[in-house]
Amino acid sequence: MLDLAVVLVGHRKNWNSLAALAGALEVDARLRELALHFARPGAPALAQVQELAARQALVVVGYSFMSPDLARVAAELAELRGMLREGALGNVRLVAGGPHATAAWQSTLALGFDYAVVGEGEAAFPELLCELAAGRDGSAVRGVAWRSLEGARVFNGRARPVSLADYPPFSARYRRQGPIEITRGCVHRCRFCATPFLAGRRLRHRPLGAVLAAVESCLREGVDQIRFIAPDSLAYGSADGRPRLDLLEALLRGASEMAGRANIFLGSFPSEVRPESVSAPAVELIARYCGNDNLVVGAQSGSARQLEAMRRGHTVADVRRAVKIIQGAGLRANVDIIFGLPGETAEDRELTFGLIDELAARGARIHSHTFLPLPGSPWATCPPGEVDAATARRLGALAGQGAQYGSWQVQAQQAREMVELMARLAAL
Ligand code: B12
Repeated sequence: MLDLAVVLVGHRKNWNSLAALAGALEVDARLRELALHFARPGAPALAQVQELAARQALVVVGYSFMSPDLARVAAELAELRGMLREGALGNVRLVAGGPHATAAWQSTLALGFDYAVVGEGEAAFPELLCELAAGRDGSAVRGVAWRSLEGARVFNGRARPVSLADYPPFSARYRRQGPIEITRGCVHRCRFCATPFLAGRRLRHRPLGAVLAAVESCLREGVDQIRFIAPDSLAYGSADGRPRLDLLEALLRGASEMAGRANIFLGSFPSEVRPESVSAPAVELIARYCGNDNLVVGAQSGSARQLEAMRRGHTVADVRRAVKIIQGAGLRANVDIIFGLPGETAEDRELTFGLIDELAARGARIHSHTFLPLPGSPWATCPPGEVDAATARRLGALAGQGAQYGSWQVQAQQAREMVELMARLAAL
């Protein structure tokens, strides 16, 4: 009998990560008897771990987080560690995974985790659990970094990318239905983004049959809004990033027949489309098969110089054209812009506001972000983004007109905290 309990800890914003892990645990025959629990960070997780540790031989706590949440996770982990020390819970192992653990496993172990899973968790996490349950230390598992008895930090090499055909996007048994990841990996090289580092530059698509099985699972569970996850929602099925509308149509037609057009959402939150992928026939497919009233377009800047510097791979004209097509189809365009990018000049800001004013006048809404030097991205070591007072005033005025939204203020704060803490952890 498997005397092992696993508690997966995360916020609502880590839902997809934990859902995918739970799906991988569900399909692993070796872990059929596993007692799997989910907990919110903080007090609920602490209580759950304490209770399980009293009755199971081994409890593995799996933590998922993104880099901007580093400071929060550090505080929570300190509390959990303190509790484990007091209760002398020697049978609890703390495992981190996700974007931060993958991009910065050293700082993750420095926080106090016993293990960091580096890379995709679908194969590595079940393997680690089996090793630990068998009484071994997990050091043989590829994709795992850990602290050795001598105190050294050891890394076994990244977990190999999995095939999405082999795993469900979420677990039906543990009722973790949610957005369906249709594509993993990104062929582009945007310097502010960690996705190519985390997921690779080769596009891996979930086969149509598996996507539709996931739609069915959502509907069975009463999740009636079907949303998809992909770096560029229009590139489903593509080998090189350029839309394959025949394959996209097969996906949308199938999903829409099952769930009803009003309940299918593609290219809106929590995903987006790249401007150069937008074409009249592509948007027509969305209008025909989806319930979206908007599309999220990644523009990032109105300055050609800045687009070039960030290796964005499209022009300002592509953004204008995409917004026009989207609006022409009767959809609203939500346009992502990042402020405080490395090397941003007053002229770049003017060019960006020129684009913003033009698009807002035509009914687009600006989704504003502050630059975060994300671990795993080529700009990881750049200073955190700052938004000057004049920009803040202009964003406030646009928000007042309903033409701007976004968490740029929170992100500015998070970026500073993240950079400070990373520097302290690097010194440990
Ligand atoms: C959808 C999405 C979101 C969704 C939901 C994410 C979720 N995990 O549920 C939402 C909208 C909430 C979101 C928010 C943010 N996001 Co986001 N998001 C994405 C996106 C597009 C897909 C992520 C996803 O669902 N992948 C599918 C899952 C299955 O993959 P995964 O999370 O990587 O999990 C795998 C492994 O990492 C690992 N794993 C994960 N957790 C754990 C835990 C354990 C214990 C183990 C063993 C393994 C493990 O196993 C999983 C299966 O292989 C990615 C970009 C991309 N295309 O990949 C950005 C991305 C993850 N987001 C990112 C960021 C920065 C954010 C924000 C923090 C940014 C911001 N603007 O403030 C916000 C947070 C907002 C807030 N309120 O604080 C960065 C993270 C980089 C980093 N170094 O942390 C990414 C990579 C984008 C980028 N530009 O680089 N996001």
